[in-house]
Amino acid sequence: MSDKSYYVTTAIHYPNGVPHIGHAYEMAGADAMARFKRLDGYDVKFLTGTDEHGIKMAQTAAAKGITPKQLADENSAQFLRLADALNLSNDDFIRTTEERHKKASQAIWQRMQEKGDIYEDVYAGWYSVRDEAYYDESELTVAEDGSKISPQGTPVEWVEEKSFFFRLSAYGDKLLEFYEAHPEFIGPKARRNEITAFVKSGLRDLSISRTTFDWGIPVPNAPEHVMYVWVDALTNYITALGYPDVDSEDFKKFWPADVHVIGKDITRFHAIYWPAFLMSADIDVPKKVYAHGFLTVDGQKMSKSLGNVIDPFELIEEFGSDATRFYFLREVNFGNDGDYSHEKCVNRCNADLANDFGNLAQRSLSMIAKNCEGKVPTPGELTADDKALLDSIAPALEKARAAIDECLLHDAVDAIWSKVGEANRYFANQEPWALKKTDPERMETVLYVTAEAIRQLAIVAQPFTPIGAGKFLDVLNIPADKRQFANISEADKLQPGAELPAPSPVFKRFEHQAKED
Ligand code: MET
Repeated sequence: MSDKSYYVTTAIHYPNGVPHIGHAYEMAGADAMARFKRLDGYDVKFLTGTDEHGIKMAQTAAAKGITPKQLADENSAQFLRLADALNLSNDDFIRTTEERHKKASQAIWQRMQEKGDIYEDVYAGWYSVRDEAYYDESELTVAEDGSKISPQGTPVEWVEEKSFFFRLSAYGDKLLEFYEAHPEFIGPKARRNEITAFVKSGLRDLSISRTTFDWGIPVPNAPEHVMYVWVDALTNYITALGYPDVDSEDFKKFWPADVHVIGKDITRFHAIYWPAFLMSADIDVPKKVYAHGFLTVDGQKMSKSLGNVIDPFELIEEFGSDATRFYFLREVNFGNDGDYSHEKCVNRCNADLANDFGNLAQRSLSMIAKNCEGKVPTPGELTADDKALLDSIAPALEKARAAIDECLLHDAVDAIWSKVGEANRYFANQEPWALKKTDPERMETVLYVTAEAIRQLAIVAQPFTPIGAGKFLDVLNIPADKRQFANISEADKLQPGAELPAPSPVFKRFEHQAKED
């Protein structure tokens, strides 16, 4: 048990359809953070799951002639399957239809009610089922056919019904003070600016229950109301820690969350509603909400009509989970929008994984197998070049650590892979194959330094390509309890003379064939 803890979550996804690559991208990002922190000695909790209530679920199920619960069961299973296919290290998978979640949602509602923040009235206004969001008239625009659309481009409908309201208007100043005191709370900065501007423009009270359908969590003591889906959805983050038992070990250890990783379209819910609900219920506010961007395919928005929707399962089938995750984390700046193309994915994975990392290991370890009796070679005195390489990995990890804390995953990957590149240049410049004849002792030193660099690099690469990095550590015979970041130190370096298993290729090469139209 560590005294350092880290709690990271993805958004929980609506199982009204099957997962797409945006979901896979978010899961991969949060997983890299979770793995990074575990390797850095933290006790980590990593949560993902599905958000199963709301009108969207009810309507989709009705259109298919099944119950919302059946729809949720079917598609939640697909999200679970995706987590598995991606080799996710999540500690829990929450479904909001679980009993534990009903208990937590009703408890937080009661706390907000006791605070005097909930009152009954009639809601008359606009609602987008697709976004499960209320919009003010002033936020809407008019589409070509004259219908109104939300700022997310989705249709809205007029709703008029009895509803409970949350006194969100009372939290505007408190939220602004909070953002001011915790500038790191919302990232990236562009999102922070949007949210601050929105709150400054004045918050209206929020309708938090519905009475015209029943697919939701019943409001305590008012069973004709179900909670607005976002009240229950956001609560998932504390349900998973045992809320309402705030004395539970998990709650004490992991709350407030270190980071909620979400898509940029749902920042408002996480950075305004959620902290306001928590403040009302006297629960600490999370430390960070980080909004990643959206993905396009070959520069175009994904859509069924364009026929360019990428199935994450097919992607993983072709590339494997390591390369799939690697491509997105390496290629896309986590806070910005990004693009997938088959060709770029092939090129990136071939260059960085198969060539730079894979070939380096294969070439150096094969030389060791052949020329050093398959044992870790014995180094002579280290030169400045040798030392420069070996001493460069700890500072790269330090850089990656800082990047992870800011959710700049691409910078973290870059810090590590720039050292993979450096190890390659070292190997090429030292030409151990030529030294074999001219200076076999020096050859051993170069092979030792290369193998030791690979050991350290594989340890720090584990958050991003866990399977491949693990295989490198296997071929170097590194025991499971020596694979933490702390083990990159001198104290755990490769022991000369230690037997090594026969090397085998770790990262595959992929091929791209231009599609014929
Ligand atoms: N289901 C929501 C969405 O996909 C996210 C809920 S996170 C508490 O937009």
